[in-house]
Amino acid sequence: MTVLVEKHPGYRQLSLNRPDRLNALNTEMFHALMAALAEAEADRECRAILLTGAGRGFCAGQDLADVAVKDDGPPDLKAVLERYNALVRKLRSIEMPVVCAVNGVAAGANLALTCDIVLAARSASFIQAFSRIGLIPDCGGTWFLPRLVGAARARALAILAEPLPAERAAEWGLIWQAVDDDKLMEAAHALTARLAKQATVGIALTKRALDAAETNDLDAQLDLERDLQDELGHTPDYAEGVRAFIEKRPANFTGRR
Ligand code: T3D
Repeated sequence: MTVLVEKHPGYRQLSLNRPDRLNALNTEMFHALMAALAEAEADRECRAILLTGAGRGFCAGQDLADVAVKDDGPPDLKAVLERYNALVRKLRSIEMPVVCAVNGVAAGANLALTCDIVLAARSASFIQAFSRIGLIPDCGGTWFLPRLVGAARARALAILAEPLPAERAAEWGLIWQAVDDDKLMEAAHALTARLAKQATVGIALTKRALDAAETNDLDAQLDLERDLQDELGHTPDYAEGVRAFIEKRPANFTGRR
């Protein structure tokens, strides 16, 4: 099993599982991950996802053994990238929060940056490994990096391919938090369980609005906010949220439309 799925109340943990290869991605893992995400989406009880890696690494990017240049010519990187693009689009648009617990080295690293909230073990590091093998950052790397850390840092990370320790990644805004190694999974589970009880549709539309803001001008974004807010105003979770506030009690959200 290249992806392990654990069901928890309200959420699922998906663990990349090729630890002897630092969870390098191959075709089988891609299909397993896409299937696990589709199953999570189809499960009405599942309202959040926790993504992590088995073993000492989070992910070492593409399995390079599968894309080596052979005697009969170069590999079909276009086909490989089509798969990655589908994965990035799915993680960005999936209608629930995705927490990433980076348990060790993330080389390539952009799969992690695709997720909504990224926690990392203090000993973990982020490496835009691509320039070491003559490639550009993919999986949205050239889009995420400058937006998260600014142009100067993005360029240096992409061109130098030096490891960025988790703590500095948090200081730079690449990720949400660095956590002591032995507390990482406890913190990631607590956060994901908390998110699984929030107003899921509101979170889904927040994701959509923030992504749209990357290309919208203010007018378009104001219109989008109006429309999404109108949609949310019709959800049971909005009714419950306001009722709970007025009644001075915790809200009991269902995550339903
Ligand atoms: O998230 C995304 O962005 C996904 C995007 C993917 C697209 C990409 O193409 S990313 C670029 C491809 N990835 C790389 O270039 C990283 C290659 N790996 C490394 O540079 C190093 O392994 C690390 C810096 C990640 C870790 O170094 P270290 O010393 O801790 O471990 P190691 O000894 O190098 O690796 C352990 C084993 O995993 C080793 O196998 P062995 O010798 O014990 O049999 C190594 O060959 C294997 N491994 C690591 N990375 C890959 C890999 N095998 C295949 N493909 C790999 N990418």
